[in-house]
Amino acid sequence: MTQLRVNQSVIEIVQGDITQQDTEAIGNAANSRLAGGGGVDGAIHRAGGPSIMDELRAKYKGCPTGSAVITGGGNLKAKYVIHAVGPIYSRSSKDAKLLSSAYRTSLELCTQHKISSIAFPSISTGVYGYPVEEASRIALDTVKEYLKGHPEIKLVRFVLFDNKTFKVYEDALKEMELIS
Ligand code: AR6
Repeated sequence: MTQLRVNQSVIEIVQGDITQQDTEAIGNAANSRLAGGGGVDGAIHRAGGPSIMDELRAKYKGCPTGSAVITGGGNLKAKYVIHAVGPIYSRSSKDAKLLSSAYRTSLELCTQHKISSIAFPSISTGVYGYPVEEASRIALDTVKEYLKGHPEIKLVRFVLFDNKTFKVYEDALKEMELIS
């Protein structure tokens, strides 16, 4: 585990399974139809049970790329799931803005719902093909900037599934520590 303190808040990175996290909310890497899928999205719906999809269908008609919506956590330990839609990597300059916006909108939902701890997966770096080196810096920078102005969020944990992705996030966090 590696941590970076931002004022009174903490950014933490761990290797593990996001469905097992005990943070108040967990983030999901969803698609804009909110239709469920493979990867972390499939794992969250399997572990959380059908109430999550029922709520998505009842409340939302999809979600634009770069934004996020919130549901309850069903059978998960987390009380909420924040379904964020990252970009499909396209090598365009819009990719970074959309990825950053997916994380920022998720954090804004935390503020609105008085959620003080959230665990995120590495959005867009699976089937959506975003290179992890670049995506990890965007993710960590976006969270750090948000936490600077939002002390109500105490903990943001990145939960990386595989060791390679974990190491890349670890390096990015260390790099950030050196320049902060
Ligand atoms: N816990 C934490 N991270 C996980 C888990 C888990 N249980 N399972 C996978 N990952 P991806 P994307 C990691 O493909 O690129 C879905 O079909 C995985 O190793 O899940 O944003 C959606 O419905 C990778 O590092 O998300 C969308 O259609 C990271 O989570 C599409 O995939 C993200 O990989 C979204 O693609």
